[in-house]
Amino acid sequence: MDIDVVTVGETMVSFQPSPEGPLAYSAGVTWSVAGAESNVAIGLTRMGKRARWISRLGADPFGDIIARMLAGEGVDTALVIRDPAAPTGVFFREYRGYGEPHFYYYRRGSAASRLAPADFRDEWLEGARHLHVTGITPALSASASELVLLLMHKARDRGMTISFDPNLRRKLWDEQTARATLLEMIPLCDVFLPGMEEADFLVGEKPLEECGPSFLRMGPQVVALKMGAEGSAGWVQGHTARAAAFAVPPPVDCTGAGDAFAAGFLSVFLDQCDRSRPDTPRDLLQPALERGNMLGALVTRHRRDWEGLPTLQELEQIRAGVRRAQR
Ligand code: KDG
Repeated sequence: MDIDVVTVGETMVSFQPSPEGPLAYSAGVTWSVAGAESNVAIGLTRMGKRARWISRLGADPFGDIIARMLAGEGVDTALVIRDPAAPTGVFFREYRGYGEPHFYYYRRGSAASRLAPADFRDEWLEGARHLHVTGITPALSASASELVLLLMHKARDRGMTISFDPNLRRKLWDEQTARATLLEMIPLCDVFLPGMEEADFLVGEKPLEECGPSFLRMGPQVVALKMGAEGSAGWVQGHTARAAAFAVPPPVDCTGAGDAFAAGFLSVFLDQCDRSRPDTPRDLLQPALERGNMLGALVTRHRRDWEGLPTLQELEQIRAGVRRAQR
């Protein structure tokens, strides 16, 4: 297999005031590249995995920035579609000096929102072991939603494993459609990766010990619940694991922490798991949660989405307690 993980979704150029401050009073901005699926692809690449990211980008400079940046990070972007008829989505991110940043999206009608089943090519999944999808793509448009479901079915038909992070974005769709669509996707995945808010949104508030099993009953082999400062919990049939949060100084920006967790978790899961070895997820659960927590925590030490993701070598140094300056 040439590719460990294929992922499909919207990546945007994100603008943030520089110097930092309220957007309404800022004269300058810096830009970065952000998208849940490409964040996971970058995280996996840094963990030594091969990731392919597919989307539609406008035939505009913002599309150029994204294509160049992701290719520069080692992500396979060869199958990205450039759309001359629609712009690349952008958003503005405002750091308010307290709490988490505010997001203002300009993505309606974007090139990625025009993703549709007609875009699908068998080569998207060729040579790949695993598909990762999020709940953001189906929120972009009806056609993008159909594409995600088609992709999940195609991947299953090929015997690929699938992970799904609901990544609830309330600004993008109404609650009823969001809940119904996300619940339709869960039975199609092997690894379900919700956060606490998303779990409550989908099945109502439950004690922790009931939360994982309620999702396992829908079909996935593995459920990993992200609990921020409380670490994470994981379930496979008949087995539960808990991993404490990886200790870091207070976060400066939690954006992308869930994507970093997914990359860390999947990088371990992928090392051993395939459908022909159904007993392996049990052994993988603890180390996968721990790696997920580590990446999730480290990325919160930096502003923006993925820039603070460590490489495998850095992880090993952190684990070994190496503190001396590297020069
Ligand atoms: O997970 C972080 C990303 O989701 C965010 O930076 C951009 O894809 C994005 C979104 O839709 O919010």
